[in-house]
Amino acid sequence: MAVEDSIVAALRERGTLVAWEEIVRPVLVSVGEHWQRSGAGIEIEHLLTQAVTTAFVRHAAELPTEPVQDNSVLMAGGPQEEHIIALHAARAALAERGVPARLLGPRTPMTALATAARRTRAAGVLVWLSIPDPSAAQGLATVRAAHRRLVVLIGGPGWDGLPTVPATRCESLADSVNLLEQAWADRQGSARGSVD
Ligand code: B12
Repeated sequence: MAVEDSIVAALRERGTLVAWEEIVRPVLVSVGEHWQRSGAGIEIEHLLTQAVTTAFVRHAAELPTEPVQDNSVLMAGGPQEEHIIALHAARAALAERGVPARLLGPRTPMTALATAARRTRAAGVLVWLSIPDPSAAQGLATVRAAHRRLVVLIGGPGWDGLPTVPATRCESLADSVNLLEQAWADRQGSARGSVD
C-alpha cells in the first residue's frame, strides 16, 4: 500500500509522463533485470505489478475525462501477451488530457480487437507486445481492416523484427499518447464538421 500510495502521489504531483520515465519504468526495468540475472524476485514483480496498475487506475479515475463512447481510443495486449502496465500508463496519461480510452486487457485476440474497433468506430488502437508474437503480427491485418479511418499504433519491444501491415511504431509513452490524442481530436473535429 505504501508503494501504491507513493506512485499515486508522484502521478498527481509530476504527471504520468514524468512519473513513468523517472520512477515507474526504471523500477520495472531493474526488477526485470534482477529476475533475468538471478531467477529470483518473481513475487516482487507480481506485487509491484499490482501496486503500479492500481495506482494508474486510481489516478485516471480521479480525472475528469469525457465518457468513453464511440470514436474513442482502444488499447490491448497481443494474443499471448501478459504485460500491459505500459497501457495502463497510456490510459492514465490520456485521462490527464481528457481523452477517453478503453483498455481491453492482456491476451486480447486480434479478431476481438478488430470487432471492438469496428463497432465503436474507434479513432485509434494501440497494441502492446513485450514478447515477440507472430500471431499478433498476422492478426494486425484484421485490426487494420476494421475501418478505413482507424489509426493503428504498435508499441513495445516485442514488435522488433516482426513483419506487419502498415502501422505506426511508438517508441515511448509520450509518443503513443501524442498520437492517440491526435487521432481522437481529429475524429472529434470531423464528427462535428461532417459525416464520417
Ligand atoms: C511486470 C513484468 C511482468 C508481469 C506483467 C504484469 C502486467 N500486468 O503487465 C508478469 C509477472 C505477469 C510477467 C510475466 C512474464 N514475463 Co515479464 N516482465 C515484467 C517487467 C518487469 C515489466 C514489464 C513492463 O511493464 N514493461 C514496460 C517498459 C518498462 O518496457 P520497456 O521494454 O522498457 O519499454 C521500451 C519501449 O517499449 C519504450 N517504451 C517505454 N515505455 C513505453 C510506453 C508505451 C505506451 C510505448 C508505446 C513504448 C514505451 O521504451 C523502452 C525502451 O525501448 C519486464 C521488464 C521490462 N524491461 O520490461 C519483464 C519482462 C518483459 N518479462 C519477461 C518474461 C520472460 C516474462 C515471462 C515469460 C516469465 C515467465 N517465465 O513466466 C512471463 C510472460 C507471460 C506472457 N505470456 O506475456 C522478460 C521478456 C524477455 C523477452 N523479450 O522474451 C522481461 C523483459 C524480463 C527480463 N529482463 O527478462 N512479467
